[in-house]
Amino acid sequence: MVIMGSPPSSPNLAQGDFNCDGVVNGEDALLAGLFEGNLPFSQIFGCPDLNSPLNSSGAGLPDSAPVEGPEVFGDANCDGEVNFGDGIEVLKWIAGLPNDQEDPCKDIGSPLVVPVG
Ligand SMILES: [Ca+2]
Ligand SMILES: [Ca+2]
Repeated sequence: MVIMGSPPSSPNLAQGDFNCDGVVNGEDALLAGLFEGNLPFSQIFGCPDLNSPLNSSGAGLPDSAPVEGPEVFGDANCDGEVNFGDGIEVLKWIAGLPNDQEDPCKDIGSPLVVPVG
């Protein structure tokens, strides 16, 4: 969901944390699969929609801006699409395996946005 205006507390967005609950785990990998299959899933209040732009005018984050890829929320491998491939990268990260990302791309588990100014 996209929150218009300035919510009192925006979730801290992290690469791979697709439901914004603060942890990157198998649930997030599942979310990517559900999104690709057009199936319902839940995210915490204030979490950007998967595949929504990560910039100052998108994602309901007026005070934040991305520092590098991805351009859309949920694109954990920065290939421009949100699909189960991103869930696979999350699973690889959980397993301690090297990730396959298109640079520049934030490492999974690292913050996606930094405060402006
Ligand atoms: Ca999560
Ligand atoms: Ca992707």
